[in-house]
Amino acid sequence: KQFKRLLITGAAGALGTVLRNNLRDYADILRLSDINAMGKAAPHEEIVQCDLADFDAVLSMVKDVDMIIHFGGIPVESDFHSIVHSNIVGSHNIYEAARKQGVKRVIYASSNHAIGFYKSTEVIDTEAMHRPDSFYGLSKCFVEDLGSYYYDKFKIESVNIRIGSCYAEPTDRRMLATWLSFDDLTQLIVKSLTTPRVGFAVIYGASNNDQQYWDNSKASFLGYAPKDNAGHYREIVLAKLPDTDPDHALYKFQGGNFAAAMPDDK
Ligand code: NAI
Ligand code: 15L
Repeated sequence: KQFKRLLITGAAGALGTVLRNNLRDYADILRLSDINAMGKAAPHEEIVQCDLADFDAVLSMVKDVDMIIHFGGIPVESDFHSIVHSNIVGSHNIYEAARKQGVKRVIYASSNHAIGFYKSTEVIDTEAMHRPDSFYGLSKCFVEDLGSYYYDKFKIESVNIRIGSCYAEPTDRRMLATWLSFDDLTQLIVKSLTTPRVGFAVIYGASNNDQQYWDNSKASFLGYAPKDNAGHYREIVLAKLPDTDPDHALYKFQGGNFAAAMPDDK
C-alpha cells in the first residue's frame, strides 16, 4: 500500500462514504472523521468523531497522518455564522494542525460555487478569478486561499478540487455539464494523492461530459482522465425536464440555483 495512514474528514457524508469504500486499498489505515456517527470501524479503519471547529480535537486527529482528504463541512448555502464555524474555522484548524503535525498534503473538496457567477455560456480555466455565488462559495474561495498561503509559507501542498455535481447520475440539465461520477471522483483523489509534486493546485471535478464549463489544461500534470459522460443520460434528463429556456435563472450561471437564490428565499 502506498500510504501508512490517510485521514478522510466528512466520512459520514455522501462523498466521504464513497471514499471510505474506494480508498481502502491505498493505505494501511484509513482514519475517518466526522461530527456525526460513522458506524463500526473495520480492522483497517480508525474513527474519530469530533467537530472540525474544535482545534485540540483536530490537532490530535491529524497526528501520524500522511495526507488529509478534507471533505467535512456544510455542503450547501447556510447562515454566515454556521459557514464560518464549520467551513472556515474548521478548515483553518485542518491546515494549522497539518503544519504542527508535519502533514505533507491536503486534498480539499472545493466547489464550483467558488466560481458560480460565471455564465453557463463561458468556459473558464483553473486560473479564472473567483466569483463566489453564496456564503458557501465564499468559504470555498477562502479555503483555496488558505491552501495557497500554507504552501507559499510552509510548503504544505494542496489539491483543491472544484467539484461540480457529484452524484450517482446526472438529474437535471445543468448536470449535463457539471456531473462528476463517483468513479471519476475516486480517480481524481487517487491522482491527487499519488502525483509526486503538486505544489498548490486547482482542478475542476467534472466527468468527461459532452458539455463542459471548465478547462483543466493547466492542471494536466495531475494526469486526470475522466471516463464517464453525462451525455449518456441526456435523453432521460431532458425528458424529465422539458424546460429548455436558456435564460432560466437556474441555467444562466454555472452555479445554478446557488447563484439564483436570494438570502431570504425559503
Ligand atoms: P455531506 O453533507 O453528505 O457530507 C459532509 C459531512 O461533513 C457530513 O457528514 C457532516 O456531518 C460533516 N460536517 C459538517 N460540519 C462539520 C463539522 N463542523 N465538523 C465535523 N464534520 C462536519 O456532503 P457531501 O455531498 O458528501 O460533500 C462533501 C464535501 O464535498 C463538502 O465539503 C462539499 O462542500 C463538497 N462538495 C460536494 C459536492 C457534491 O456534488 N456532492 C459538490 C461540490 C463540493
Ligand atoms: C455543491 O457544492 C454542493 O455541495 C452540492 O450539494 C451540489 O449542489 C453541487 O455543488 C452542485 O453545484 O450541483
